[in-house]
Amino acid sequence: MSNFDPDTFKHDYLGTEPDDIQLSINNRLVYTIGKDPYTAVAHDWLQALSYITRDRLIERWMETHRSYYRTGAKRVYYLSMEFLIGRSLNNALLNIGFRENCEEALKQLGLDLEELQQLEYDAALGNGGLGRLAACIMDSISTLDLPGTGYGIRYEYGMFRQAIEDGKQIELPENWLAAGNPWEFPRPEVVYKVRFGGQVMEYQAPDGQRRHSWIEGDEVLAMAYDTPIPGFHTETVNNLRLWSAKASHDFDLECFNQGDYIRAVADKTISENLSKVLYPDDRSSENQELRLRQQYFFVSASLQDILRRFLQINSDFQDLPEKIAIQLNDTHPAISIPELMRLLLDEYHLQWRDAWDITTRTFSYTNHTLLPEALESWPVGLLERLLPRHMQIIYEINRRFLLTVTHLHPDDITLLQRMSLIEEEGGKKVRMAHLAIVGSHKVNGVSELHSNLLQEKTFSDFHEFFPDRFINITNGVTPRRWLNEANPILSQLISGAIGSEWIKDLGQLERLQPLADDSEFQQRFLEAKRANKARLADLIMFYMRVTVDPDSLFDVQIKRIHEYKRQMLNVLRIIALYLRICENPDYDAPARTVILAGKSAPGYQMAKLTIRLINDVASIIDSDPAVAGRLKLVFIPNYDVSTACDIIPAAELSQQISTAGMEASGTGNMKLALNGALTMGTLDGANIEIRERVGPENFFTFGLTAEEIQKKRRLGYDPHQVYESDPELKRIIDMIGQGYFSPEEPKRYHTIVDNLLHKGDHFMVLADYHSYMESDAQMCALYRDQKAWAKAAILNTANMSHFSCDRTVQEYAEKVWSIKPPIR
Ligand code: 26V
Repeated sequence: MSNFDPDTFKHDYLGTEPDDIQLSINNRLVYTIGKDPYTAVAHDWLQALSYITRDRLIERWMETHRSYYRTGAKRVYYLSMEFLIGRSLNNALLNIGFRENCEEALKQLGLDLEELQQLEYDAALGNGGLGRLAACIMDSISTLDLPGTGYGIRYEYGMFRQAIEDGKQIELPENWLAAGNPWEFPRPEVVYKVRFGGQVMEYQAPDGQRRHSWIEGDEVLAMAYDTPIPGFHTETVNNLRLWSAKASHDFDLECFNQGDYIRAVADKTISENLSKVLYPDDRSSENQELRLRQQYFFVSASLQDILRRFLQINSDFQDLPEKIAIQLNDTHPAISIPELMRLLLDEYHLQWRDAWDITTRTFSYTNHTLLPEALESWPVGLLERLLPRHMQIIYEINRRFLLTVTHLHPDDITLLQRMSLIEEEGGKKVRMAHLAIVGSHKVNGVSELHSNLLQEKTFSDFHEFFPDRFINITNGVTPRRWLNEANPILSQLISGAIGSEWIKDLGQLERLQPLADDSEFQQRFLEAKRANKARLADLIMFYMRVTVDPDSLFDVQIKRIHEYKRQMLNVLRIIALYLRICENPDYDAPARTVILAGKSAPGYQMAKLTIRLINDVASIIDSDPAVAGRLKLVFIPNYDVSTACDIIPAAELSQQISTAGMEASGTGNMKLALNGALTMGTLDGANIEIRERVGPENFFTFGLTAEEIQKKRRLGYDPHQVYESDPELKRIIDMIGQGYFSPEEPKRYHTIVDNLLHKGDHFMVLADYHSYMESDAQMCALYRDQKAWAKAAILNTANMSHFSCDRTVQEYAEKVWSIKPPIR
């Protein structure tokens, strides 16, 4: 420790006036980037601008952490395999109120801020909803001044880039770090050893206790990279700490000394491969040893870091649950539970009962999916080989847990089998969700319906056993990125009407309710939407060379491609509209542009085929003069956070059409409604709560309920009967099956048709088709009355306050973490 006094330290050019900014940018360009204004390319200016923005976060960041140490505040650690952050520059500029002056300074330098912003890579360290939720939660933790740190993996290759070639998805690697990442601080001094393999040694301690020690095996180093997470208009800047794998030097040296240079270097890449690439959301593929290694790698490093920090100002582990809370974002980090037990037992020599009490009071677990194929389970054999001590501890947790179950329900063997942490059939496996539930004090689902289904179906035995453990915390989205930043036009309109408090307090939006009937406000709301549609149309022209009419209805479905999300149902609807217009030129429907976007997991054949079908249908529609100017279908490639920010403000209709009971929550549904899109949706996930709040008359509801779906499944559902009884539907499916959209390969879509008609239509697409088409007709009727539509759209925006992630995080802080902002 030096005797450094923070008050004596001040960066000499942190001014925020345009002149100060210019000076800062020029300095950075020359002294950090090593370019002069004559040779600098646009990307150099972006880097310089990012550095000078970052400079203005650093003092707050340091002071935030000094205040946490000073006050000894309880902290939350958010453990997530995914953080889908997107771009950082604009977010930081707006959060510190620095954007306008930057824009001015850049203008004086002959540069355009928006153009520079576009050059920033998205930090796409996540697949979709779960990863983006983690990013929204971090934003809210900082904005609410809560002491929180995110822990995850610094993937060198995040989400792949999606290109469309001949209608097909192609995956391209995206080296987002290639040009350097100005938002991260490498911490080469913060490294931890992470062990894999080896064996467990049992020994007798001098006090007579039996102890365990995990020895030998291979070691990998985890090195920290820190990214500041600024809150909006607050001094709080929290930290996102991501781990990168480095080869362990001791290990390498041994090989060097034996003269095997090639092996040493090769082994180094094997270890460093650990943080090389994000796993795509492929819910069916199994046996992914590397993924388990990734999980333990970041969990082990994070827990070592958390305990080191705890021990700096505490000495008694009994205080751990009063000082820290650890949130598990799905079961991906659930190996934390046996890992904390191992540390407390083997390294710090606590008794089992104390260690277990501390562990369960520290952890809590969020479940994000009910789909059985997405519930993680790891083969016991794999765990025994990679993490032998953890496997022992899991067995002991299970033994003690099942004893307590037996105590309450003697003789109920099937109950024991159902609740066991070990699945016995088909090769022993550890059920990670059971481990997470047993090892946590709170378990939450992410929407009311989802939490109810968790409690009543998927984990009903656990809910009976631990009734107080289960709660609901409905997801939310940050209004900073998803309204203020993505939609400046609407944001200005709103702030002009009710002030700008809504950005931090979304409840303020309710003050827009009376304006829903105000003709002038309606007009301006429609104009804002029209301007955003024109902007999106320009982007589509620029990137895809495709013309879309900004005066047509923008009908949008944007999300990962999954059978349960039913992009297929949308395709059936689009073909129906196409046929109706072709056959009846007077068919009364608004001119419409249907926009789809989303990635398929690289190995998910049905999802890839769906993308291809969408593109095939799009080109048939495109080349048919009969529907020109009336119907257009566009698949926007490479859906990511930045693309979402371009599409969402322009959407008028939001498609949220999953099979009821299958979408845990959805968050795109919230972003779209917040931006004044009306939802066409099933009673699934958070759709139900959105509908309740915006009013059923401002929401197009269709389809079977979760309960009806279950009932239909039980009683036996026959899609063929639906097909036979609806001539239009029959015709559409036959067209797809007979190659109308793929004349050069008529059988291209056989598997799709086969799934719908002969394999039971598991996602009940046909069952909801009729109701979906009716809902579309109702929607068209409302759209014809633009004043009524504007009113409904305003009421959507006005009633979305519940879906701010600030509310979500506030609920976690109160009901799960017991944390408050520290008193500075
Ligand atoms: C599954 C897998 C399977 C193995 C390979 C890697 C991987 C990565 C992600 C996933 C899916 C995790 C579950 C998930 O993303 N759930 C979504 O969570 C959102 C936030 O709560 C919620 O809004 C969505 O409805 C839900 O699908």
